Amino acid sequence: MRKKIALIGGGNIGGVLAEQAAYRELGDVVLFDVVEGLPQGKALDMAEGAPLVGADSKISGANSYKEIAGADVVIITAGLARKPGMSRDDLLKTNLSIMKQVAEGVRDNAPDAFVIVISNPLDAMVYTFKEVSGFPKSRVVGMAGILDSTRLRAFVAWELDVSVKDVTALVLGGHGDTMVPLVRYCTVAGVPIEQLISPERIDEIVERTKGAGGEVVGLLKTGSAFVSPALSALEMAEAFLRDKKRVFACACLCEGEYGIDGLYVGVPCVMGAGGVERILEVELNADERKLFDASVDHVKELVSQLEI
Ligand code: A3D
Repeated sequence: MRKKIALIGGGNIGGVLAEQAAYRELGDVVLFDVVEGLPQGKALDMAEGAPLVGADSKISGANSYKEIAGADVVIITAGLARKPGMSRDDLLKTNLSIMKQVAEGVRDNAPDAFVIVISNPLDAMVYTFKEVSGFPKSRVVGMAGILDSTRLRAFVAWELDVSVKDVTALVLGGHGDTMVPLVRYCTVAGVPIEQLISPERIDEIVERTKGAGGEVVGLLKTGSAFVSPALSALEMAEAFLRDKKRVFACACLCEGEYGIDGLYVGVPCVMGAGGVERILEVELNADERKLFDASVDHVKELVSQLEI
């Protein structure tokens, strides 16, 4: 029997998620949105294209949570996206009330699902989902570090004209301006980039990574990045569905790890059939620790504004 993947939010990211999840045959896909016709129309178009890629996964659209019953994986993108001049934190109030509704709908209809949250401000929204749903921490995770790391990988590969496949990177902390790209842990086939790129260029690449989401928003003007976020979340979904034990930076609930008590923050974790199976504690030097702590403080401040 095929796995079932429910996507809550049928906008830009939801559309790419549906297309890629179905065409890669990760499972049957249900695309849910509050707008009538939108998820059904997108699903029909994709389903009609499936013969061209030889994919047998079913794709359907829905406006009722009943349709997500039995989902193995739920990926949430419901909520507003940024426009130029907005920070992710500006979305807090609106997306909080949306996330509360979504968490209730998922809790009541897909109680055993592994849940990946993408809606912004990410660290606060994944915390909200966990609080409202009461799901175990291993089954509630936020997608952010993997995207931030992917962007850093792209910039390094372009700089050195090497394959993106050979660049690994790790970006920790909250998903916002305070994120912490760990230069020491960024390598090309195991070679630290500090041996390959000048310190000045590395600083520029780090700054570009931190502002990468905003760079896309500034160009698009009508919304935010949607292809790379969708592909990042699918890496996570696939790691769970295929028990890959992948290692990614994700927003995980830290309870003691890195000295953090009860907050979702971007940290490296092992992802497999058990969801977030464990958090890896990497060594941070004094400078990295200072930046990481500042990022954690920012997440704490954001979460303190939540009225759940
Ligand atoms: P968009 O294309 O606007 O899609 C959002 C969808 O959510 C729309 O189709 C809405 O109709 C739908 N929606 C609104 N309210 C509800 C509700 N109560 N229940 C179900 N669906 C609802 O946005 P998008 O797909 O570009 O982005 C979605 C979210 O992801 C935004 O909050 C972005 O800020 C966020 N985002 C996060 C990242 C990360 O790396 C964490 C990256 C890019 C975007």
